[in-house]
Amino acid sequence: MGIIKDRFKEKSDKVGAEMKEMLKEHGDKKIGEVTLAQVYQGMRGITGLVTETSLLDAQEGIRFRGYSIPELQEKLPKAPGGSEPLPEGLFYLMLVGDLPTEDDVHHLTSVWQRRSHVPNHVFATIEALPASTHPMTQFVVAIMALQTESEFAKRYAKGMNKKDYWEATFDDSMDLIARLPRIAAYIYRRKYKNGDHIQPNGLLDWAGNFAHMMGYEDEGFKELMRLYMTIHADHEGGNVSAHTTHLVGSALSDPYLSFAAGMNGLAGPLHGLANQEVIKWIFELREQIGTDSPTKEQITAYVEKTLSEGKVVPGYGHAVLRKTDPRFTAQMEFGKKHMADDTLVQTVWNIYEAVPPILGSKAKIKNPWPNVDAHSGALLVHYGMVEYEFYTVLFGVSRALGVLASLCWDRAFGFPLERPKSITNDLVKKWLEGKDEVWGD
Ligand code: HAX
Repeated sequence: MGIIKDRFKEKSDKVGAEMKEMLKEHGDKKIGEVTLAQVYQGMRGITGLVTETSLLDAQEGIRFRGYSIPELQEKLPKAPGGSEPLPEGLFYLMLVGDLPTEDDVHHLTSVWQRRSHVPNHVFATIEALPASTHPMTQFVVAIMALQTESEFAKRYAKGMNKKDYWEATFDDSMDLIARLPRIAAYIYRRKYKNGDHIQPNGLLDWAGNFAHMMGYEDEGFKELMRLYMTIHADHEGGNVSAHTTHLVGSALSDPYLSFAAGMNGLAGPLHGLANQEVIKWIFELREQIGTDSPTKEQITAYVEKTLSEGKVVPGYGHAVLRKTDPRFTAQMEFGKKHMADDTLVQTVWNIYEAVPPILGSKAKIKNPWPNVDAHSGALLVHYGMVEYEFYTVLFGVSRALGVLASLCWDRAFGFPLERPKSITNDLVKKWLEGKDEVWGD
């Protein structure tokens, strides 16, 4: 077995045994209560999943295995001359549970380089789609085409022992993560650069090579990709892309099928597609007002107009967070360091001043603060990536790190098929009338 696989096995055996012991002793203990509103309104706040890789606090934001984003920026290994963390390091941390050494990160970079070959039929499948197809659709179709390579599916068909599920999941996850930048870059160059594709550079790190294959050689853009791939990787288990990957994986669908399902969720405008919606919204604002530098008053009027048309202000609000998303702050810091005089970036900062008081004045909106998607597009536009329909694919490549590390843990723990209970309105009415109805099974 490889070094990382061995370490994962050692760790997951230990944690898995502790978990079994804990459940044996405390399995009957109650964890919280469920209200009718929670059942009807998106299951907010119902604890129903175990996800080891990261934990979200409403006030403080995300911590990956206990580490905040600024801590990761300090502690994770960097590219030579760089100051942003290498996403390989975050993946190691999420998967193994310990901070990686420089050697661990170099090892992962070379493993992913070695495993990055994408079979020709995947490119042919992408080519079969009309070029006008949304990049997220192309991305999901390509992942599905790549499913022919699944070790999990092949081994399951031959009769795999339950004890080996984690290993086949691990192998598929490593292959998939290694190959995603190549696929995403192919879609980008096909759709926006006349199919003028760029071969991978075997000397670069995972995110740096991704930037290179998309055609961005600026070191600033490579640093942005390292930061971007790190901060978008995981947001505990309940968000749509993570939960969907976990749910579909619970049917023992292989990692390709599970991840593709998660990506279909990421493609929704209330989730990952919000990053394209933000820039689209700002471009429309600029066009309608007739200036590239709208004042705060003009922004305020535009926000009111958006709300009066029954639309959401993209990039603002969150199902869990109740403060400015630290992923927004990390990007703002990057902007201040690399492009403080960029007018689009300044507009994002002006929107940050204008929007929270307006949304905060609407009683129903629980969080008026910006989320990760409010900032990312402006940084990409600065380096010339203006094709905003592609942005969610970048998010998706990053999200693979978190959800696939979690999928390895799901199979190592032997988590069962996920199957919560649903009810009908009629049953609820009878229950409220005091009729002693059985909820069913
Ligand atoms: N603009 C306008 N209205 C908003 C709003 C916003 N930014 N955020 C919340 N609301 C509204 C909701 O639409 C909801 O209205 P209705 O009762 O009429 O349906 C009401 O306020 C209550 O919503 P909430 O409880 O505060 O928030 P939810 O947990 O239901 O939804 C969302 C969280 C992120 C979906 C929501 O804030 C939203 O739609 N934001 C804009 C889209 C966005 O930025 N999505 C990305 C989120 C982060 C992420 O997943 N990135 O990938």
